[in-house]
Amino acid sequence: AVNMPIDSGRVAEYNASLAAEVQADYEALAGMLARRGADIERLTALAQTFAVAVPSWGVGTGGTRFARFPGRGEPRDVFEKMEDCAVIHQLTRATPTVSLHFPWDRTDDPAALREIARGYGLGFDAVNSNTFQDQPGQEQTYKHGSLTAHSGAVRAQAVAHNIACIELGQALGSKALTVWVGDGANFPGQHNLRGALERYLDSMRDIYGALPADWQLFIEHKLFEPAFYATTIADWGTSFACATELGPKAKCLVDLGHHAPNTNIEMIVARLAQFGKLGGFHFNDSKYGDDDLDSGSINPFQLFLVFNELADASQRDPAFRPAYMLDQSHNVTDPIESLMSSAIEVQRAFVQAALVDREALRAHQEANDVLQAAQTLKAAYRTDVSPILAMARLRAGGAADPVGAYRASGYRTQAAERRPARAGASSSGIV
Ligand code: PSV
Ligand code: MN
Ligand code: MN
Repeated sequence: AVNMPIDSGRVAEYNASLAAEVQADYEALAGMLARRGADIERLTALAQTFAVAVPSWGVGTGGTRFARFPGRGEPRDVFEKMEDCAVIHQLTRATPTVSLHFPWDRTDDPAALREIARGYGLGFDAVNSNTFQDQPGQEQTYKHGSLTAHSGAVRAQAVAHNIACIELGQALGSKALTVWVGDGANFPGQHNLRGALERYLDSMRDIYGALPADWQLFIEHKLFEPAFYATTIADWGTSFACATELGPKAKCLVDLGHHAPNTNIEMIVARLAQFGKLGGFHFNDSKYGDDDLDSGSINPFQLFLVFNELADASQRDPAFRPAYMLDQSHNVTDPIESLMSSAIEVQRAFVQAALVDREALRAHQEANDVLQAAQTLKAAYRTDVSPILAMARLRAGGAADPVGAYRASGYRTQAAERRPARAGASSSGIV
């Protein structure tokens, strides 16, 4: 039996109090969709197939460059993080895997961690390496870069860390390594732009060479920060070129927050999918930069348009399966509530995209009926699919209203008692 951190009797009770409402909304939506020729049961079954990984670092309070205000009952180690991740999956039924970050989630006993996760019904998605911070006791500093550093000793240390991440990931049952490097220059002239990328590729070739046969390597690009003039892997073009250079196991990872404002991210998604290099996502939302806000909180239409491209790609190739992960940071909300909301928003975009009448869309495009083509997308986007999402959760044993059920459970208060604050406790090591 799966170990549920929140008493399932209480969740069932809360669900029962909402049952009549959920059923009525579901039937109303079923009727509306039937008139449009869509079968709600097909959509609910599809919603139940949706899964997105939770970032282990998301269950703690992040912070900004200016301050960090710790939350109550924050997990103090990776085992407590797993418990919070289990709550998110218990209530949403949409987050069966966790994406770990090393060395933040370091453990000497991966077998025990794997067992704990299994007990909660959780598995592991891509593991993430970290060469953007120095760790206590580390021999070489990353102050002047890691995989791109001039110093061979620094590069060797960064490569060895990535290989250690692969080994840990293997012990945990992961199948991918995500590499994000903050390496770059703050000033013109600081780097030979081409030389830095050559060193990056040399380092990545060594990491690629250590991948098990059934693993993938995800390259995560980011426009700027911490480097403010020239980030080595700043854009999808560089990421695509490097993934191509490295080989078939290397693919690109799109973090929605890692682009210039107004970038057409859905088009990047379409391009990467077309050329077989779309490895996965870090979903989040932003207004200005890498804001790491909850998915769908600022620009839900963009999220829908991304999923519209993903729906098109999977119609062309049913085997197409990029990795879905969240990547967000919380300063003013309860991380469990924010992560549940994000998982639901991403799932919402997934279901809305499945509502797009693709045949009609194609016909409007071919007839150059611009207005109707745009309206076809809008008709899907405007549909409130919340009753489908609630029903999908209920049928999978989750909560009709995850945030409501979570608050009613008192989980956070109990966690605060079990996990007294201690100096230095932090989700990410960014204190
Ligand atoms: C970098 O901004 C990033 O998006 C990468 O995914 C890192 O691994 C993560 O944030 C760390 O917080
Ligand atoms: Mn990211
Ligand atoms: Mn980021």
